[in-house]
Amino acid sequence: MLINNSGEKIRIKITALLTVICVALTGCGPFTDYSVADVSTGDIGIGNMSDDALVSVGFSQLGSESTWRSANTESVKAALSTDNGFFLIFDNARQMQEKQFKAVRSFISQRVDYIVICPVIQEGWDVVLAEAKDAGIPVILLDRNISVNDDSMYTSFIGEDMYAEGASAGKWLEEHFANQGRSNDEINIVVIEGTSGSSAQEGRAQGFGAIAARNMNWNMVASVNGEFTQAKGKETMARLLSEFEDIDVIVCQNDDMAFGAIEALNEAGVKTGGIGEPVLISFDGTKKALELVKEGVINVDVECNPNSGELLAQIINDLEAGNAVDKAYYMEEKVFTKENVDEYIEDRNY
Ligand code: GZL
Repeated sequence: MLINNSGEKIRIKITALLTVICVALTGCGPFTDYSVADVSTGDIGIGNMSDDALVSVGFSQLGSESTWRSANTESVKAALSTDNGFFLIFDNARQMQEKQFKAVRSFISQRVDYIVICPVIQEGWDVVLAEAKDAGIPVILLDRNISVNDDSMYTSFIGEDMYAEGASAGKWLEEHFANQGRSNDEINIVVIEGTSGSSAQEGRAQGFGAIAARNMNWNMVASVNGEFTQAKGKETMARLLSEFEDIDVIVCQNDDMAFGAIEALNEAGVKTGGIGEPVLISFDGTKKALELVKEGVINVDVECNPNSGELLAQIINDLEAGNAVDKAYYMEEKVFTKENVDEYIEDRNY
């Protein structure tokens, strides 16, 4: 709401106001979507918080490395829209923590009402979160978690239980081999991991590792980094195939790396999923992956739900209303196999 010279309250469309600001400050036209200043060009958008009716949110998204990440970004943008009462300033950090720090400091200087962060890795957040706390701006962690000495540095965490996801994969594998009468066979397992030091990589590795530790016949022969990307997944799988003859299980910590691994396996003439073929395990539960589960190429896919935008909006609205919120919220997640995938595949929105 703005006040004109004669003291009258005027409300002008935010688009027009933004256009004036943009042209005045940058000589360029308005944002493509005025409710989301997409600053992936590297400079942080100049928000317009003068419309007090809107809750301004600076969102540092870690990157656009995977199908899952794109779905997570879309979920937040859809929920934190102007129509829903938000002004969203979005930054894509391209998996670089330094860019996330820069974005958070820009949000602080723009005096946003809230800061939302998908932290690319767990370590290193104490200093910049202390700056946000000093500025009196609540921080909400989305998707991935952080390691900090003082958890008052953030208000709430909304995400997934990565340890449970890893353990679910391990428990499925135990049952799979029991059903095949292979509970005592020597089993060689390779793991293509996501971004080293991320809560997703560590949680899934620890959860699966706990199950592997109780199966003395399971040999964890290699864990290598695939950065959660399809390209790196392909490159890594090709290297593992050249180094190891007898791989019984391939664990990919997300679907995009599994897609890359399947490319490398196909090029090597190796099929997965069937009797006498390597078991392929993946995480995320994207529609493309569920189709591969249905085909029997991926044996099991542990869901990691990216659709956290609505819950994020609800929590911010609760905070705006002065309501207490929980320290952590976990998304509901399933385990997809050939037996149940048909129930879910058609409704998949990512
Ligand atoms: C998990 C998320 C991971 C996904 C990947 O919550 O952080 O990052 O599993 C994504 O697809 O890249």
